[in-house]
Amino acid sequence: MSPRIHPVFRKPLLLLVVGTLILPACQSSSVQESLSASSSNSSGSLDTSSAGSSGSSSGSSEVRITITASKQSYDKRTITVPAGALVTIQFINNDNPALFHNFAVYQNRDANTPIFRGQLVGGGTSTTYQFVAPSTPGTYHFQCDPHHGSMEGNFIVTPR
Ligand SMILES: [Cu+2]
Repeated sequence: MSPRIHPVFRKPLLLLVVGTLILPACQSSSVQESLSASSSNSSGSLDTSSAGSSGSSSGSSEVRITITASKQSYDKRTITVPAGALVTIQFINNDNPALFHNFAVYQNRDANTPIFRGQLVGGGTSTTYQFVAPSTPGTYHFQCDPHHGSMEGNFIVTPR
């Protein structure tokens, strides 16, 4: 009797194994969602209990950078941030209103694999970009998409 029961119980076990293999992939994407969600919440409410726990639980650092575009060039050629940091960029376009610039980060100079692509802003205006830096240290690439020949530089991610 017992040898017949065993194969039946193996199938649910296999499903369990497959399920646990898929789970980590789902969790990593939900971490990014919660990161962006918490940043939008912080401006609305000042909950003292959540503010204390968020600092210790995630341990991720925040970096604020101001970048100015003028005469079709950035005022920075190198930007350095810690791995996994929440990066907030105040982006100022000081060119004439007809010139649109943005700030985008890619895996490398090929610009085929985007990490963050900011919206274009016209001259005389500014905007705030926010994204999470890559978790893997290394030298990445930043550029203005319409003018990447003259507006580009190294986006360096350092180990935490
Ligand atoms: Cu540009």
